[in-house]
Amino acid sequence: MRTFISALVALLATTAWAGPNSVAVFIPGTLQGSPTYELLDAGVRQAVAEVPGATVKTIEGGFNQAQWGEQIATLASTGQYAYIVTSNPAMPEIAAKAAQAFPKQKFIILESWSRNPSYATLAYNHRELAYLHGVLAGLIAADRKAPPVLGLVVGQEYPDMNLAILPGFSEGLKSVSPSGKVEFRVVGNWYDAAKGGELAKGLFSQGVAVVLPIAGGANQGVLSAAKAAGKSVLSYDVDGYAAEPGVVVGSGSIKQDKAAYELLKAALAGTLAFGQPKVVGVKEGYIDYVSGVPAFEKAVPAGVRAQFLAVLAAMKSGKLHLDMPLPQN
Ligand code: RBF
Repeated sequence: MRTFISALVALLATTAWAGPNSVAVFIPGTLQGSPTYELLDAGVRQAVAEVPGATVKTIEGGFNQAQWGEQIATLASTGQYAYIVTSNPAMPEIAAKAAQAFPKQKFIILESWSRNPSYATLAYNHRELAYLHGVLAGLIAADRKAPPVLGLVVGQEYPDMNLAILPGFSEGLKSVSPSGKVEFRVVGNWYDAAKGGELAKGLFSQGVAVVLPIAGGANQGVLSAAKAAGKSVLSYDVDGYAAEPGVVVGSGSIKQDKAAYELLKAALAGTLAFGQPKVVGVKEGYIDYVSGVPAFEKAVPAGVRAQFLAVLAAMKSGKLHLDMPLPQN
C-alpha cells in the first residue's frame, strides 16, 4: 500500500496537469523597461487572485525574438497551462505553430487581431492614440514657434507601427499644421538607450521640439537627450509624467491591465469567445489621454490644452473616429 501511494504521488508529481484555471503569461521581452507588459502581467494577476484555485506563472521571453516561437511551443507542450496570455501584434504569427501542434491550448493575445480559433485577440486602435499625440505635439510646436516637425523614435518596424501609429501621428499633426512632417527613426531593438538618445539628439538638433518614443527600454535615452536639450517628450501608452518631470508633456494611456483582467476573467468563467477578434479605442474606454493631472497642466499652455481636449472629447463621443487598419488573417 505504501509503495502504491508513493508511486501514485510520484506519478501525480510528474503528470502534466492542465488545471482549468492555470495560466501562463509570456512576456515577449522583459517586464523591466516595458510598462505595457507590466500592465499585462498585473491585469492577469488581478484576475487570477479573484478566482479561487487559479494559478499564474510569468515567463519572460527576453529580446531574442527568434526564440519566442520555440518558447511558446515548449510552454504549450507541457500541457500545464489552460491559457497562455501574451501581447504584441507579432505574437499571433509567432504562436501559430504551437497552436497547430497543440490544438487544446488556448491563447489570449492582446494588441492583436486574428480569427485563429485557438486565440482570443483584442486590438487597440493605435491610429486614434497616435493621432491624439500628433495633435498635441503639433499644437505645442506651433505655440513655441518651432518648425511643424515631430520626431517618432521606435524600437523596430512592424505592421501596426507602419500602418497605424506613424500614419496616425502624422495625420494628427497635419490636422493642426497642414504642412507638418514626422521624422521617423528606428533604434533596431527595444533596449538600447544609448542609441535611442543619439537618435533623439539628432532630431532635437534639427529643431524638433517634441519626440514620441515607442522603444521600450530605449525610451530612457530619449528622455535624457530631451532633458539635456531642453526639449519635450510624449509618453505613448502608460502614464509617464513621473519618468522625467517637466520633460514629459503629454501621456496616452492604453488600458492593457483592464483588457487582460477582463479577458482572463471571462476565460476563467468559461465565457470568453475565441476566434472572434475585436478592436477597441478611445470611445470604448480602452484608450485615453492622461490630461486631468498637474503635470499636464503645468507643461502645456491653457490655450493648447483647450484645443487638444476638444479633439479628445470628439473622439470620446464618437464624433471623431479613425479606422484601425487590420491584418487579413
Ligand atoms: N514594446 C515595448 O515597450 N517593449 C518591447 O520590448 C517591445 N517589443 C516588441 C516586439 C515586437 C516583435 C513587436 C511587434 C512590438 C514590440 N513592442 C514592444 C511594441 C508594443 O507591442 C506596443 O506596440 C508598444 O508598446 C505601443 O503600445
